[in-house]
Amino acid sequence: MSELENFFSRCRRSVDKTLDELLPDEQTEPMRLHEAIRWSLFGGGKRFRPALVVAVGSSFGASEEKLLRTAAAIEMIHTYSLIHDDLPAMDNDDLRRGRPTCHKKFDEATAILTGDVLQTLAFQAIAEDERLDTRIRVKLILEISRAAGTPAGMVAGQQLDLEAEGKGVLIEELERIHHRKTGAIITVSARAGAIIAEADSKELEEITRFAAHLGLLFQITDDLLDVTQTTKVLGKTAGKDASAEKATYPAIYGLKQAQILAENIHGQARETLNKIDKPTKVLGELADFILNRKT
Ligand code: GRG
Repeated sequence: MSELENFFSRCRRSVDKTLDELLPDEQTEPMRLHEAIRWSLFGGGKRFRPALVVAVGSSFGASEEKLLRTAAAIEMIHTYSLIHDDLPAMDNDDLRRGRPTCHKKFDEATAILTGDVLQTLAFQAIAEDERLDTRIRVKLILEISRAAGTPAGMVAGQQLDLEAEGKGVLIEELERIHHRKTGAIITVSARAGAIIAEADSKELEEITRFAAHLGLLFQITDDLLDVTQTTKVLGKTAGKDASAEKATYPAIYGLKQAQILAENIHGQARETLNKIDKPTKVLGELADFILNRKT
């Protein structure tokens, strides 16, 4: 196992344990809601965003126990967004993380409520995290709510994305959408690690620059995988972007150019790490992982 695989596997175990402690068990009423939460959260997923919280926080000197609740909270918000994105009113997908989507396994109303409550549980987990100073908790809640919401966050990006379907948008508009829909949560994951480690403003600026490259890289590789991978490998329906007439990097640039663009952005992400005077080996390897990922 490589060093990064080791890191991912340790991180997944700790994050999943933290999630398990934070979530009501399946015997607690309303049982259907709590079953649906656990079905959605423990059904796979790369845990990339929590890994980023832990990797950045550790690089800047925070202890893992201070990072884990925020890492778990961000995974809850990410999972809520996947559940809602899969609903018939949005992407209408049957498969997620290799299993039936939440609304297929349960029902639409339960899936809507599962997403809703994962978002509130996430903020509750941070608000109640006694390992963190109150000032830090408020800062995290503010930054994560901005990144998840509107006008510059994930929900705004999702709305813009839905409005752009079938319209053949230009590259500037595509970047505006992805910066919000995918980039904001990835950026705040990195910033959250640095905030918990009490990084100074210059360090926060550098890590934000790194994360912005990583977010864009993540989206380009996501678009590439949608075209190049099978449904079985992805654990979600492949080829959806083309059938929904979505503006994507391969659609605008072609496959080869989109791949080159991904490599360039990866290089820029690695370059930003040179300006950070901290141990950033794992962060560089995370960028490599995103460039080369197969799911
Ligand atoms: C419904 C509010 C709302 C937002 C939806 C998540 C999202 C925003 C849309 C999903 C569509 C999509 C393909 C977005 C691009 C990037 C993305 C979020 C991919 C899925 O993340 P992974 O690959 O998933 O990290 P796992 O399952 O590994 O956690």
